[in-house]
Amino acid sequence: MSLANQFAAYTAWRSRLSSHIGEFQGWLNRNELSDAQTDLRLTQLLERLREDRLNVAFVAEFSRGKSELINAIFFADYGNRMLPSSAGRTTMCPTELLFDASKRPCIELLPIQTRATNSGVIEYKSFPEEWTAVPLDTESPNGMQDALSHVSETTRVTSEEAARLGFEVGQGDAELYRVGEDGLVEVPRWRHAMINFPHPLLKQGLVILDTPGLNAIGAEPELTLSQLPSAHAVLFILAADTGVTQSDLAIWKEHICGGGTPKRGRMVVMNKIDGQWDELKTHVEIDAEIQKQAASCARILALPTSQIFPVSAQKGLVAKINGDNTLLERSRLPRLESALSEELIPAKRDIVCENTESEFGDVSRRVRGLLESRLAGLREQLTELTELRGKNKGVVEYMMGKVRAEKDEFESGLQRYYAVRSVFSTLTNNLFSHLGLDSLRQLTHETRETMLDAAFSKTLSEAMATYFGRSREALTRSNSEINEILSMMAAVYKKFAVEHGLKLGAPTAFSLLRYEKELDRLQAWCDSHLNTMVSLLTTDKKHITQKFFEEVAVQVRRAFEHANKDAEIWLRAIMAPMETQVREHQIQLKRRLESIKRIHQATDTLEDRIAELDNVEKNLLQQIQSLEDIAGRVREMLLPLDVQQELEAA
Ligand SMILES: Nc1nc2c(ncn2[C@@H]2O[C@H](COP(=O)(O)OP(=O)(O)OP(=O)(O)O)[C@@H](O)[C@H]2O)c(=O)[nH]1
Ligand SMILES: [Mg+2]
Repeated sequence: MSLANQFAAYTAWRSRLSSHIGEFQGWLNRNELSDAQTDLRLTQLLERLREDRLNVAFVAEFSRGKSELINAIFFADYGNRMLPSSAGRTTMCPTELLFDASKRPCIELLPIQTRATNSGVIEYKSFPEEWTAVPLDTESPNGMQDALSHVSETTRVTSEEAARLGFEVGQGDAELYRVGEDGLVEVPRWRHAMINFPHPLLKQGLVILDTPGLNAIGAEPELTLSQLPSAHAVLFILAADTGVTQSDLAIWKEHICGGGTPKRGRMVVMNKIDGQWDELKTHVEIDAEIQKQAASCARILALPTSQIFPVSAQKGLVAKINGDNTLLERSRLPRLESALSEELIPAKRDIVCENTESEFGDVSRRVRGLLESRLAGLREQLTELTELRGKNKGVVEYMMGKVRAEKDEFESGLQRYYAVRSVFSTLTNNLFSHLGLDSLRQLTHETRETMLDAAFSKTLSEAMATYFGRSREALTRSNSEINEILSMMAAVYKKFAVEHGLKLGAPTAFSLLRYEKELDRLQAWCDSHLNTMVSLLTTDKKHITQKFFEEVAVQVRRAFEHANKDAEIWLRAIMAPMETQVREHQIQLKRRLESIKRIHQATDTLEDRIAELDNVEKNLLQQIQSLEDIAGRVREMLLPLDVQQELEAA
């Protein structure tokens, strides 16, 4: 299936999933089974599904054909070359293509001068006034091309300015940024571009990232640290005529398979195979030649040959524009596209399923638990009343006393519940004193001060090491608080289950392991960079290291923010079922006592009361059935794709 088709199928699936979840939310509200928190969780889940994005990044040294490949895969329908693609360096800044319906089609450009500040591009995204916006006339291919050509713009600055902006200026031919006759250096004019464009795939949430070559990627740690690792697919492009050069290899190691094994969704494209299309050779000979080249690339990158995709982006684009199927086949572009959609979409679907499953699963289990405990309470009440049939007033009185005693006992048990809540909030406070952003802010501040005062490279590295050491310690301490909360809650759950028959199961476990891993990753990156940075730079070392630290600190803060959010959700998830069940149990005991009282006082006849409860039971069973039906429809959507297709076929 082509990328466009598979993407459309994925989008359709996602919107069906959303509508089933919406139905579930409505049903809960109509049946008064929801509360503010459940409603909020479902609303957030739906929002996340709506905003779900799929990121594809194109990474390579300059002139390998990234922009041409993007044109060929996504923009051939516009009958022209949309992104500028030409010999030499063309795309001067990282360029994101996406669609945000709240904005008019336009291209937004962040001036290169912003690099002198300590803020990353992501931070700048919240300040539209910092960007230069150029409207896009989507009706006119020429107008579009003109607007898009801004990504190739350069500007000339003094060499001091260039150094301040992070460009390594040199004299030799090997240097990318050279001082010209007039003493000025030509550098990119923009730091980042965002193209807001109503393309059908972009409208469905696809985000494409085109990057310039090594020097530019390396200058924006945000790209290496967060955008590329979190992209759902990264296409690494080589050119058949150049093979794997040193700088190709550097990009591969540094930005794509950092940490050793490449992740899912990382693909290698060997572009420009049309260079081999020698008229004096047979197709078989040409194919063998291409195969040989692919094998050699695979060997250098330590990958199986099957993971290298030879294509001709340029011929693919021409073929699509001219509707030439033979040429399209020969460009091998369709093979790359179907491999890309196979890599991309199922992986994306898995992530969405996993997130939905954990949120939705938790909510639906809680509702089910609530209904079941209602049913159990009701049945107990029914048995009690049935047993009263034909019994005298004395027995009724005895029963009443029994239920009253049970109620009193539960209420005194509640003292323990209140005590648990108070211990729980103390432990929670302890947890956030380690995990909270305040202490991280303090640590960042101290590190920044130390670095400013540092006179030696050694002090700079030590400050970084301390920073990571203390961040990790904060996570370790948080983990031990989490374990304490967990074991306390497990004990309490058990007590309430044994003594009062509450159906609580075991509390959900939680750990911060993934954030510890994230710190490991960031520190490994820092270690490898700090050394080169400290040894290479002679001038302005402090400023550069400072800037570098700020970028890392942003990533660490982001990890902590996520960890905090996860911890909060977990704390609610572990306390809420207990709260609901205790409240529910209290109500039931009150009802049981009430109904025996009424029979005792002859306000109700026993048979009327039993009939009434029978009815309530029937309604409850019906509710459980509807819950199963509605939640089942959501769960069905979350099954693996092949299982789901089988079910649909049956
Ligand atoms: N023969 C041939 N040339 C190609 C192919 N794809 C791209 N090119 C050419 O290679 C040159 C560079 O292509 P771009 O698309 O600008 O490459 P890029 O990777 O985006 O380069 P930068 O933007 O500079 O980083 C252009 O002259 C393209 O016409 C291909 O499949 N075959
Ligand atoms: Mg380009």
